[in-house]
Order: sequence, then C-alpha cells, then structure tokens
Amino acid sequence: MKLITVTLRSHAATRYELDFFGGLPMCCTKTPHDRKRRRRTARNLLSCIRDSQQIFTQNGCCLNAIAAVAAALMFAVCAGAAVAAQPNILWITAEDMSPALGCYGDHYATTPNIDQLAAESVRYTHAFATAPVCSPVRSGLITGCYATSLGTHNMRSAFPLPASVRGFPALLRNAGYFTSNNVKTDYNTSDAARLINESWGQSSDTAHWRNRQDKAAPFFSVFNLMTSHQSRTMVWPYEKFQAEVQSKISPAEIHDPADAPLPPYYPDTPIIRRDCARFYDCVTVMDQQVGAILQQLKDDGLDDDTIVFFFSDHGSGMPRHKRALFDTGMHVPLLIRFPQKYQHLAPVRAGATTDSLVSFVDFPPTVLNLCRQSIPGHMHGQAFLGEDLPAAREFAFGHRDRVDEAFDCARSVRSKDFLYIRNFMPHLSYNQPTAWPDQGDIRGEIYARTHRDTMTAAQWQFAGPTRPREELFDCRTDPQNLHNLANSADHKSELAKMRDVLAKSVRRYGDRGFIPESLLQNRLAGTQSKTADGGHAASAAAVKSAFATVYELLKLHKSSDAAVRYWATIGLGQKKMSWEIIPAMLTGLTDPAWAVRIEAARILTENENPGQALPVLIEAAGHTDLNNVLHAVRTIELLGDRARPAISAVRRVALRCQSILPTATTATFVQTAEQDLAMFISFSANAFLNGQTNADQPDP
Ligand SMILES: [Ca+2]
Repeated sequence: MKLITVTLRSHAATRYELDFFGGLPMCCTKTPHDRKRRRRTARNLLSCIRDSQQIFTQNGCCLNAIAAVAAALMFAVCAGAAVAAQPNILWITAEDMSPALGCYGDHYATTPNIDQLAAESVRYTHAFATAPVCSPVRSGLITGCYATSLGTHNMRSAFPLPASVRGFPALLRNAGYFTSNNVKTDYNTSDAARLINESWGQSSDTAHWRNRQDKAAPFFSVFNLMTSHQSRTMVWPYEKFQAEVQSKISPAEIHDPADAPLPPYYPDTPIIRRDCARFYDCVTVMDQQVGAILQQLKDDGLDDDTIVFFFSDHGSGMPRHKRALFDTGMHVPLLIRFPQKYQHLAPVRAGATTDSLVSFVDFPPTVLNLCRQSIPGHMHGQAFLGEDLPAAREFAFGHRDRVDEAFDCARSVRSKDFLYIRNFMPHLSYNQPTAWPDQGDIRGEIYARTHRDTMTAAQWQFAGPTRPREELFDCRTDPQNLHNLANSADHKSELAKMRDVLAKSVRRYGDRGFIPESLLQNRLAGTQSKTADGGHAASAAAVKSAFATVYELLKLHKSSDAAVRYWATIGLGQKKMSWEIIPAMLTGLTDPAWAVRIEAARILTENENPGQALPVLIEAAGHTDLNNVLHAVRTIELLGDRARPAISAVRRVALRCQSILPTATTATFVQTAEQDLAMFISFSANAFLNGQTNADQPDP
C-alpha cells in the first residue's frame, strides 16, 4: 500500500519521487541501475534535503523530517558505502610563485620535497590564476565565482556579496567534513566574516586536520605558506630576509646570484641578481614547509585517504610577474597527488603531466565533485576531476584592476597556445609606481635604468610609460610573452577569435570591473542578485572605446549612464586632442559623476589645459567619499609637476588619512575598507609630495 509520495526537486530541476510504505522508502522513480549514477542520485537527494524549500508532498505539505530520513535511507540503499569512500582533501598553497620548481624544469631551484611530490602526482602544465594578485584570487577560490562578477576585483575593497554566494567549504561541512584553514583569508569583501564562519570549522594559525574531534571524519584542510610572498622575496629589508628566511637553509643551499637565471626584461645588475637569488632562497624554505606538512600526513597514516593539491596563488612577487596578466603573473604550478584508492580519478598516471587547461575558478567545483557533493549553479567554474565531468575548458580568463593605489583595467584570455590581453587603460605603464612594492631594491634598480635609449625591447615593454591596447602572444614559441602579435598579418584570425571570446566572457559573467568604484558602491547598495547587473553598458562602452571614432565616443559621452560616460572620456583621451574633444572634456568637469570629472581633468591637464581642470582635482581630493579621493590623489601623483598647485590640498589629504589610519600600518594587514582606502591615499599623497621640491612651503 502506497502511503505517500515525496517529491524532491534538485538544483537542476530534476524531480525525484520516493514512494513510502510503513515509513520506509520503497522505490525512487529516478533510481538508475548504473552504480555511478545511483551514487549521483543519492548525492542529489541529500543535496535536496539541505534546502527545506525544495521538499514537497503530493498535496504541497512540507515533510522535511520524513524526507530527510527517506533520503538518507535511500542513500544507504542505493549507494552502499559511498559516505565511507569520501576522500580527505589537502590544499597546500604557496604565495606569489611562478613554477620556479625543479619539477617544472627550473634547474636553479632547490625544491626536493615538491619535486618528490611531483613524482607522486599529476603535474599540470596549463593551470592559471584568475588574477595576478592575492585578494581577488582568494575571493574566487572561496566562492567558485569570478571576482569581477562579485565586485571583489579591486585589491583591496569591501563590497558585499550576493547572499546566495557562499564559501564552498560550507557545503563540505554540511556533508560531514571537518574543514580547517591555516590561515590566510583575504576574501576582499565586507562579507568576509560570513564566509569564514560558514566555511571553516577552524581558521587560525593553528588550524589543522589533527584538531578534528571525530578522527574518522573526512577533512578539507588548507595550509597557506607565506614564505615565498613578495614581502619576503622583495619588500622586506635584506637584513630582515636574511634573519627570518635565509637563516633557515644551509650555506650550501643559499643561491649564488652569479648563477641566477635573469629574465630578459630585467637589467643585469648586482642588486637585481641578488634579489632573484633571494626569491629562490625563499622558495627553498617554502619547500621545507611543504615537506613537513606531507610528513605529518604520512605520520598520521592518512596518505592513503587524502588527495593532495599543491599550487601557488599567482605568479612570482617579482617585477612584471605579480600584478601583470602575462604568463609570468598568471601561470601557476599545480600538482595533485591521488592515493592508490583514488587513482581511478586521476587524469594520467602519477609522475606524468597533463596539459588540460584549468583555472582557479574550477577548484571549488572540482573539490565538491571529488567529495561527491552537488555543485551550486551560480558557480562559474567547472569540475575537472571526479565523475561526470563536462567538456574540458578551452579558455582561462584573467583580470587586472586597481591594486592598492594603482588603478588599472585589463582582461586576458588564455587558450592552450595563445594569450590575449586587452589593456583598457593603455595610457598607464605596466610598471606603475606603487608605494608598497617600491620598497624593494629591485624596483629601484629598474626605475633608475628606465631610459628608452638604453633599455632593450624586452625591458622597455615592462618599464615604458604606456602599453599597447591589445597584445597577443604565441606562448608555444614565446613563453615569456615578449613578442606582441596583435599587428601580425598572420594572426588576424586568432586575434579576432580572442577578441570575440573576451567580449562574450565579459558579458556572460557580468563583469563589474568597468564601473568606477564610487559608482559601483552605490549600485551594489541596491538589490543583490546572483548575477551581476548594471555593468553591461559600461563594459560595452569600454570594449568599444579603443576602436570607436571620435564621433561615436562623443555620442557615448552623452549617455545617461555615468559609467559609459567614464569610458567615453577615457576613449577620447586616447585620441589626438581636437576642437571637438576639448569642449566634451570641459563639459566633463561638471559631470554629475566624480569619476568622469577626474578623468576629464586628467586629460585636459595632460594636454596643457590645466586652468579649469586642476581645481576639479583639488576639490575631488577633499571629497567625502574616499573612493573619489583616491582616484583624484592618484591622478595628481601621476601628473606630478603639472599638478603642483594641488600641493596644499594633498597635504590636507595626508593629514586626514593619518587620522583614519592606525599606527604601523602595513599593506599586508587586513583592515576596514575606510582604513585600506586611507592607506592607499597616503601612499599616493606622500609619493606626490616627496616628488615636489619645497612641498612643505606655501603654494606657488
Ligand atoms: Ca599572493
């Protein structure tokens, strides 16, 4: 006798009907015969019961308890020992490191522990970050979404997330996993505390799988190793690096600067050689830490139950690597070790390589899939391991936006063979001055040698004052991305394809990076949804701006959308100044949006029309919204001597920021949004004032 039917609706709108008899589920209309699919069905049922909104009886009544019991029983009936087979997942994440490892063919590197891990792992040759800096990357790694879609693309910023976007480890916790994070979070959102609380059973510098109370529980544990971070490899005073890092390796392990493999984009000087060697010393110490964690896993007898990931969070923290969309900033090492019982999930045998293209945005869905959990529909990534995989990824996308006080907007598309970069602010250098990394001696060496006549083409590509609007590199023959093929007659079709892929990805993922932050914060204060909104017109204007005629840009300049006017202004600024453009710029000085006013003022000042423009920048520097202040003061800094009348205003800004900032502020310490902005404004204000003679005197 059938008592009742419960219908479960999965995320994919699949309906499962369970017939009950005497309180027991007797059949499931969707139960397949195939073992793999039975397990998947059972997983989906469990996923359904996590959301009580999705459980209905025939007559519409909610039957959470019965459904939960029923689904659990169905799970047992259908999937047998599936729960017991869930793997542990261990992520070991290095900071700021390109594949500078012996196992990736770097003969200068000393990395015996990671090389041994590689011999036991699948080695990925085409793994890419979603951004070349820490915070936006972590925003994507914890959510499975592109930071550009969430509004977490600038480093740092603190906009809220859509409520539907959760930290993916929370889904593992729901499935019985113990989760631990040691220790970096840096999720770049005002919802960081929520992400941490829902994701991690422990998140601290003592978090460890060893701390789980139920030793039989599966775990997902992250260890983030700071030793190869830019602070250690480049920014700290050399003596501090020697005391805190280099002292941990033997004299024989210290890298000889004379043998350092200098890339062609660095001048060959003793200090640059010394700092390249210093980077490799940091990597060797990090390698020791990886070895220690793997030894703990072995000592605990967990090797056979744990899938181990090793990767870095983006390219090396050296000039032209971190913060750049070249492969030097985006290509990362990735090793994944599968124990014997999970060898069937490995794409190739242990010790072999795969050229599968994978992106960080794929990591959350991949872990969920390995742990047999449903993948939320809002995630942008796709699983590349586990059962029932989609077609392989064809392109990996990257973004570069504001980092600290350095504004930028660039996007990249990487296929297996080609890298396409679109620089939406080509008037800015790859080597923008930035206060925090500029403490590194190597950056001072490059600045001191930045001369068109003495630098090689490779050095000038990075250090020169501007960038091409588009870049296309054949990474097979040009792995360092030195030869731009955007104007090559032989690559027109490849260029057209990549342009098209980029334009579609910007629209598909609702890229919010084209909306100035002062405007974005107001738009995000409105309704939130899982997909971006309001950015399509701005991104379309930005995509068009570099190739549009003056007439088309003047038309866009009259748009009712402030973000469109912003990109029309930037586009007009890249044209030869004319009697048609100057009136539009003057109109821009009174635009309702300060982002438009500031860009118009910049362009007029650069074109020797500072009279009405500089007062606008000075007024913006005193604005209540610190986003506008940062934009204005950074613009003043880059204008340098041309903005000298702004000295007093900038001095006032510096004092205002001092009142906001706590003492002993460093750029690696996570603060409030207001404090972060004040710190970055201080960087720019001080750089400008330090560059002006007699800046402490009254205005000229
Ligand atoms: Ca990093």
